Amino acid sequence: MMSEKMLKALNEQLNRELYSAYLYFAMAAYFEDLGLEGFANWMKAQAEEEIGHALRFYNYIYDRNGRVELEEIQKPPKEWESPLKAFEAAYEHEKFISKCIHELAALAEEEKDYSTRAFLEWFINEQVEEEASVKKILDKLKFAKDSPQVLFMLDKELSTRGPKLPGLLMQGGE
Ligand code: OFO
Repeated sequence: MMSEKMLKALNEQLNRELYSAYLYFAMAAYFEDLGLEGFANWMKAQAEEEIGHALRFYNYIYDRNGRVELEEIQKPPKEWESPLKAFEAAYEHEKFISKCIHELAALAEEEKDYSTRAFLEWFINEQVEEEASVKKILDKLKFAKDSPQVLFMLDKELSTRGPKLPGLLMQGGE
């Protein structure tokens, strides 16, 4: 059984992962409104992954004989100034999540909770990928400036993203 402090911190992260899904669903809806279906598709796939992240925390808490405690999920914004601003916000959010995961790992080390520390390894690596994938799109948007042609091409490119694994949500993966 892990400490109360560790359990509380893991439950807080579970809430943040659910907020991440909420935020990306909100961004997906924003892109739907703009008629940018590829961007919306990318954001929906991202939101699905975030639910997978939340499930990993959920399952781990029970594997360690803990209790999941769900809190209110913060309301995400509805609008962004531009696709570029939305991706800037997504990038800032991913950097914040990386910081939270690192703090969790530091807490696990402080508590000599090596099982939780090992569990968090997957998230430490995943965050490198999460930041990089958002940054890649952000860089392209910066390059596009306001060119509708480049935006259209990028939208087409982003329409091909699907969930990484079939049955992802049931597995609580990726
Ligand atoms: Fe986007 O990685 Fe979880 O929150």
